[in-house]
Amino acid sequence: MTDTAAPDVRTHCPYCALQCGMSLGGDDRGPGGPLRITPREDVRTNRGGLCQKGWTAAEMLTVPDRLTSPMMRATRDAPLRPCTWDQALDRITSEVTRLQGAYGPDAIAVFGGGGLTNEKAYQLGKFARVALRTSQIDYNGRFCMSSAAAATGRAFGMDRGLPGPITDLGRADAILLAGGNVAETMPPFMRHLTDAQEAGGALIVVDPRRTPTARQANLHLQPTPGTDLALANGLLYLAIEEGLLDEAYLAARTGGFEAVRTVVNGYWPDRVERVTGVPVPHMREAVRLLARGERSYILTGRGAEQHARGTDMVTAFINLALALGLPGRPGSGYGCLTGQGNGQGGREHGQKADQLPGYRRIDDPAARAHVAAVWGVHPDDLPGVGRSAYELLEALGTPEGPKAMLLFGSNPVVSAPRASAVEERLDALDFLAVADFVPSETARRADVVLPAAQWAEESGTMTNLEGRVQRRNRAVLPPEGVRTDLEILAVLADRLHAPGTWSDEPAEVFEELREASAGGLADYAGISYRRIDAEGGVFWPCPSEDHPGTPRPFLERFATPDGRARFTPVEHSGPAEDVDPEYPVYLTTGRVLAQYQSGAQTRRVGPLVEAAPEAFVEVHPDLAERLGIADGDGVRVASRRGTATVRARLTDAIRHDTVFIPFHWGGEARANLLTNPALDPMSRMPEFKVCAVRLEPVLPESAPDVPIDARIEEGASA
Ligand SMILES: Nc1nc2c(c(=O)[nH]1)N[C@H]1C(S)=C(S)[C@@H](COP(=O)(O)OP(=O)(O)OC[C@H]3O[C@@H](n4cnc5c(=O)[nH]c(N)nc54)[C@H](O)[C@@H]3O)O[C@H]1N2
Ligand SMILES: Nc1nc2c(c(=O)[nH]1)N[C@H]1C(S)=C(S)[C@@H](COP(=O)(O)OP(=O)(O)OC[C@H]3O[C@@H](n4cnc5c(=O)[nH]c(N)nc54)[C@H](O)[C@@H]3O)O[C@H]1N2
Ligand code: SF4
Ligand SMILES: [Mo]
Repeated sequence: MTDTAAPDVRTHCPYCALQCGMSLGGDDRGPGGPLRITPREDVRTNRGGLCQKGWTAAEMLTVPDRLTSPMMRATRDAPLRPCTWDQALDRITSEVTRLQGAYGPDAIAVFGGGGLTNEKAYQLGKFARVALRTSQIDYNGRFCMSSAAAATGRAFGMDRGLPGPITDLGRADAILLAGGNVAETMPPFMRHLTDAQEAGGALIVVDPRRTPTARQANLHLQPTPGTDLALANGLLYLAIEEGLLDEAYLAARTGGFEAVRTVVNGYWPDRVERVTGVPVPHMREAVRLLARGERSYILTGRGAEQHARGTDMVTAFINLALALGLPGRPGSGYGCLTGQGNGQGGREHGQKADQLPGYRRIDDPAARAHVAAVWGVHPDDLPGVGRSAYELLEALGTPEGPKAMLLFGSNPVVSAPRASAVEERLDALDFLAVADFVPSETARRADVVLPAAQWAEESGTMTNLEGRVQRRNRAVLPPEGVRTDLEILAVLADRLHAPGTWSDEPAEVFEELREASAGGLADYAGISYRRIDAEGGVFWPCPSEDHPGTPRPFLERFATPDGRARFTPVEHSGPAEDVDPEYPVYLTTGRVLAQYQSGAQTRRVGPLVEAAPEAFVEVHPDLAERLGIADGDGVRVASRRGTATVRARLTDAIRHDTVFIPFHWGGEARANLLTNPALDPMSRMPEFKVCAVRLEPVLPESAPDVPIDARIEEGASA
């Protein structure tokens, strides 16, 4: 498949949804050989730019503790030891057979990830439904895009991250970005925002912290975490008061505005200032900027979405966008910033508990019939809706819950809310198998660990944050002993005597995915590898080979039954857990530039560890003074779920009432020891972005004189 003397391979970054284009070259492109990364100018999302994670991505291929052999433990208490592939696969097959024999098909859970290629995400969903016949599958995208997906589905009838090519942003008159810190989470994205600003457009950032992104903004609104819904309703109140609504658009293209008008009547400016902390003149300015031109955007990131009312929070922003007449017009609209490398495609092809490929619903009889026919099974043999990610993790090893789990592409010990409870559930399982490149915190708790091929060692497709399907191309062979996820799934399906065909060739799996998605919302039927190469990617929906693809959906009509966008009235109710005398400070969580997600990958890359070596808590100096905390002190941060120990970083860029901890580190420094698993009723998104905590300095006499992170590494491998 690979010619190591071949010219540079054109592919994309392994990490985030911007999927920056890069070429991989080098004189010795054998397994483990050095790879030279060159950013691609022809890919318009990054236009020759990369962030530090992209530049250093090749180091992940050769990290010292890269998994190159399957590992297995004899009993739950025994250590993991290298074994053969046959032993590992035999063990998985026998555990699955034994547990399903005793408890039925739902005894086995599957957990996937938004970093998997479309082919792998599709195959994993099919594997769960056809080879395991389990309903118990969900994935980490539930923690990521689910609120925006639910809200856009409700309003527009379809969820596709951005409303058009990213380059459209550069011509915007105004962009309001709520809860996104793209200067750190997708640095080359900033180029499109500054393009707009250089052409006279305004950037408005809504964030409780004055982030690098907020510093770049023309206007920064700095609300208390969890109050975005009140803010958006307040902005709509002002838009109505100032006569800025697009009445013709409301009449022609939307339904349900009157109910929203009634509700936002209760969001007069002074009240909203009291709730959010955002001064009225700032709100007024924001609305005027947004309404002054034809081409404006309202974008949300995780800050506005990861809430127990996340779907309604996003809905409030969509209502504002609709009232101003933005969605469904070229060069304007509402968009959400998809996060993971294949966060968009990963939510379309069946990893979600309620979903079949092509963004179909698993409880829709027509969808079941279509997909069952492609899979060569009877529709009645497909399971129904399963549990959402956190509910699934919470049920593991309980009398009603799954007894075993197979996990591909996530590290929930670090990334799931209320992580200590998740660890307990994982340990209560009869059997856990994890496929990964590295011994992540979750893999270390498994009974069987399978070494998987990564990024530059495999091919497939990824759908970026624009909805553009692109190719990932293999540049090197995986190390000896390592297999691709598709190979693993194919051989397991075979051992489990699954009906249907189970190719391990990405191109063949993609052909099947095209068929399975045909006629669905996310229709890939007209997309081929050849077209992706020839056209620089293809935007879905693309129902046939002669269809050009759909860079800007909704220009003619929305994907709702009547073609109109739907308003839904929503009311502010505050965070699921508010501050009180015992836990008087808001905690919010998020990301830093040099680390990615649970850190399983980036905490192993030298330059990234140097740039961001350990977890910290951002504290305003006034709050720190009240609590007797100095910059650099060890701090114990406690919530009703647990306690984390991190180092204090004093900064006046954060509100007085709020502290911030990035979630990239394991052990005692885990932000998710603290977070609240209160779930959104529609999206089942946990409330990662706000809970109540208390801070106290770790007394110098009790503080060990090793760096906080060193203690964590010892603890984790003990
Ligand atoms: N460096 C880096 N880049 C990444 C990732 C990574 O881990 N590291 N992960 C990728 C993934 S999967 C994702 S989902 C994206 C996420 O990308 P972003 O959404 O940009 O990232 P976050 O840091 O989670 O949250 C953004 C901001 O929300 C703010 N915030 C917190 N609470 C609130 C609130 O209540 N309201 C508002 N309006 N803002 C709030 C935080 O202060 C933070 O600055 O990044 C992707 N890119
Ligand atoms: N407190 C707090 N918690 C959060 C968030 C937050 O903002 N605050 N954000 C949430 C969000 S938006 C997200 S997306 C999640 C992400 O959290 P996780 O799901 O834990 O994400 P990763 O760290 O990317 O984990 C991916 C794991 O799978 C491995 N892996 C990557 N690609 C592949 C592959 O192709 N095949 C296989 N077999 N393995 C692979 C990696 O090495 C890594 O161990 O975290 C969520 N958790
Ligand atoms: S912005 Fe995202 S895709 Fe681009 S180089 Fe950085 S991590 Fe990779
Ligand atoms: Mo994410």
